[in-house]
Amino acid sequence: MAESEKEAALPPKEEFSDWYNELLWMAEIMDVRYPVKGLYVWYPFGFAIRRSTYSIIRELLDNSGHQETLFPLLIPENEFMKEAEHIKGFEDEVYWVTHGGKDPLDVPLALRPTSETAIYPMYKIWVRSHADFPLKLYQVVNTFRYETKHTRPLIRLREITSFKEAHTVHATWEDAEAQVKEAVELYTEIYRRLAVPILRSRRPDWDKFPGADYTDAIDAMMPDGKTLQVGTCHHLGDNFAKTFDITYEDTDGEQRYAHQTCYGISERCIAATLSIHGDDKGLVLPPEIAPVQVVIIPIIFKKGAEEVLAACKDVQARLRKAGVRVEIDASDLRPGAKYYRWEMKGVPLRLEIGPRDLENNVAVAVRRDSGEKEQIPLPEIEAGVLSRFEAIHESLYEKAKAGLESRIFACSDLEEVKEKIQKGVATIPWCGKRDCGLAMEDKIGAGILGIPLEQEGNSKEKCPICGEETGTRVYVARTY
Ligand code: 5CA
Ligand code: ZN
Repeated sequence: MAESEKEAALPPKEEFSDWYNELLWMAEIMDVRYPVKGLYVWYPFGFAIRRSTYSIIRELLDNSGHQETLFPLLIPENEFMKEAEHIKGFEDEVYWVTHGGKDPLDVPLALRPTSETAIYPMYKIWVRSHADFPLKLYQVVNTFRYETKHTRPLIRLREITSFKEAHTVHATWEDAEAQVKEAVELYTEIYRRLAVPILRSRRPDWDKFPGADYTDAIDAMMPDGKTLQVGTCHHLGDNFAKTFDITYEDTDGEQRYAHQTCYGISERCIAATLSIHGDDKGLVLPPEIAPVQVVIIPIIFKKGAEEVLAACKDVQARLRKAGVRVEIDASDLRPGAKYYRWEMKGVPLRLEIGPRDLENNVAVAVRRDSGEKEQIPLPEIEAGVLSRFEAIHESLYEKAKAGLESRIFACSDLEEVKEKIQKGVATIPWCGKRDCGLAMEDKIGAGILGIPLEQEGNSKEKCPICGEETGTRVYVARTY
């Protein structure tokens, strides 16, 4: 694409939807011109962000006893159709492969919308005894869902390209419950590494995963105040074990049904990270996932140009040795045009080095997140850069956390909820009865997001529908 095509300014972030679409294009994250609805193409720059993001996810899973695996994309119809609730939840979203060449297939094959029905027939064979537990596997794959809601890059896809799904097996219901807790903590930690603060809640029963006993979910708040479900952890009880006949021999020699969990994250984690931190100038990336972490801009005048360039190269070599992803922009563009370009790409730190800086033996460091300008002595450039990365990460997180907290509104009646969810998330007492929950959703015109996983449940308040006393508040939000 021509440079000039991308010179146009980004819409202000306040116009979030336009800003988001333009950002993905101008910062070269995703190309939306692929000729199938809901399918998008990763630009190499976007893919580099994906790679570093998923290496955080892999690291945290690997370090907590998970093993990576890979199952087939195609699921035979007879396996897919075994679990009644699961079918009900997914049947309208499945793509079917019905032919091999010109021949109709004996058994139609589903493109996995998620992999329970691919993995669990194998778990039936693999799981033998209590000594096999916990079994904790995960894969990072593409999945296909024929979504009928408005599709959006990184947010609602028909081919989810980066579906991380974990599937665990345990002896008891309680062991599986503990695993769901571990998963929620893991996801919280993943988002902490992305500097993204999150809400954690238990989904109401009518919104749980098809086939699960319950679903705990992680939501991020987007700039427009709507929430995005960026991870879910499901307690599957022994529902799938009964369907797929996954049993184990217990210590007393008895055959028992296993208990299972599954939890998933998709490229929505990248959508949230880019949306929450970005600004009117483009991306703002946490250093850990930035494809370019430092850009060095030589400030060149006729006199002393060679020395400046040599110093820039020396700084680049030293930073590379320290593990920093660093580029020099020695192109012919004016400094202003260079700043624009690298700011759009979210490079966390810009180093400017000119003749006067060399005289003082310093580089001028400019932070992408705050615009702050400071001098770093050249002899300490490695430590100076690395400590600023930490500071940038922390202040991105703190700023996002303050933004989230300022948009959670404790409400006392449904009219107030209706008003506040235009800006963020509302909380309101709920007695826990299904009918009251559904009536509330109906009156508000938005859904109950969930019951916060941790809250002070001691205040006696009243359910706005039936008037019953309750110590529980729920989140209500407009959602993506
Ligand atoms: N088998 C379970 C756990 S892996 C499962 O499929 N859960 S899920 O349906 O809730 O999906 C897991 C996560 O994937 C969701 O929480 C959401 O963050 C993300 N996700 C779901 N559908 C899409 C979609 N169409 N596009 C992008 N991300 C999606
Ligand atoms: Zn009630």
